[in-house]
Amino acid sequence: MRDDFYLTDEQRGMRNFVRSIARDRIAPLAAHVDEAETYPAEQLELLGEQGLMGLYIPEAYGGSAMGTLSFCLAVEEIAWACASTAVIYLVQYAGGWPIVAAGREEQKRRYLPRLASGEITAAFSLSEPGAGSDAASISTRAVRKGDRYVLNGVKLWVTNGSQASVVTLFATVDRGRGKGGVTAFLVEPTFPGFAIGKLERKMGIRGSPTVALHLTDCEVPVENRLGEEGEGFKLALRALDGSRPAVGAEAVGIAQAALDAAVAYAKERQQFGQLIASFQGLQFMLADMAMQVHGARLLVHHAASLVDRGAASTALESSLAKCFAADAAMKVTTDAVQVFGGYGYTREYPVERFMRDAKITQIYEGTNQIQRLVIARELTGR
Ligand code: COS
Repeated sequence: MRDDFYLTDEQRGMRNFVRSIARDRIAPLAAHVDEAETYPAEQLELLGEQGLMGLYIPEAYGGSAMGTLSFCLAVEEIAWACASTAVIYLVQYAGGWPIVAAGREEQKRRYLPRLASGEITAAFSLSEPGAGSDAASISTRAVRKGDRYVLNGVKLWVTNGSQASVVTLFATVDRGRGKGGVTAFLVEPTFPGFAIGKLERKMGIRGSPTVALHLTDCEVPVENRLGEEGEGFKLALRALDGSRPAVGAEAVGIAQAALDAAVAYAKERQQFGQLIASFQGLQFMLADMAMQVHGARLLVHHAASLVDRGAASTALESSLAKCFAADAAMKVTTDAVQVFGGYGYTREYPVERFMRDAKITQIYEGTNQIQRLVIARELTGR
């Protein structure tokens, strides 16, 4: 597909480089990561060694400042190879970007160089048992006591939460203030009162740990508050505006892998004395899959480019991209299983994994129903 003529040479070069290391060194491990539900530490180390953890981080703090589109290009290539590795990689943006955007100089110096080198990883923690789509209703409390805040509550669905050295975590300083009470904190697992809770057993992206976090009189120094009190909700939504295209890119990577596998299989498998690729019913399926993948990729690149151009808000385009790409990935991976027939339903071939991995992209970083709500609001002004 001629889909890279509009990239800069630097972006194309980076994309090709990530493609080669992802296919050579990450893809061969993906089935094991899924089967054994094992953390892809080696793969993340490789990405760090190759200078790929800091694409969104300014050069002054050790990153390469290549921007959101470059980040999405990398995510797609990694997701093609291993969706578990890709999701851990992409939450680095959600966890780390708020520090870039709202961190004080001292906070940037403390965390960003180590995130950029891959020495440490980050997580993003907004959701709670009672606050998923309705993110503003979080109830984890933060009470200021002198030079620290004391946090109490339970956070849920924290990707990489058991591995991260810094968690960008949202709590409320005053529930009565609703969204206006939500405040961001940079929480380290060594802080007193911080504990990792239940590890979820998931359908897909099984190598990426998803945990609960328990905050029991957790002491967070005031200097670890990110931004001012009450600025957290908008910061979280702005972070999601940037990371939703990356979730779209993850979906595109999974879908492209499924399409590639389906095409290769259709050109190998014979029935009724001919290759199944010669049947029009199957050709039309493959054509539809290719349209979905290509359309999704363009929406992702468009949204990410707007983020890079400093658009005042990309809520509409980010939601369009995330929602379309996730739905496309679900459809394309389901069709890929169909192309493989009975074999596709077995663990002998990777397409069943692609289908399980694709499902989460319709759910996290805002369900696709929330994306449609954001899109509709942008259209109608409500
Ligand atoms: N960037 C910055 N600010 C934004 C914004 C954005 N993308 N979208 C909305 N805002 C602002 C609004 O302008 C409003 O500001 P004022 O109070 O000054 O007017 C404020 O944020 C509240 O916005 P809104 O009233 O739209 O909030 P709602 O609670 O009605 O809805 C949704 C917000 C549902 C869109 C939000 O809660 C959401 O995205 N939920 C899904 C959460 C999610 O993605 N969770 C997964 C995270 S991974 S753990």
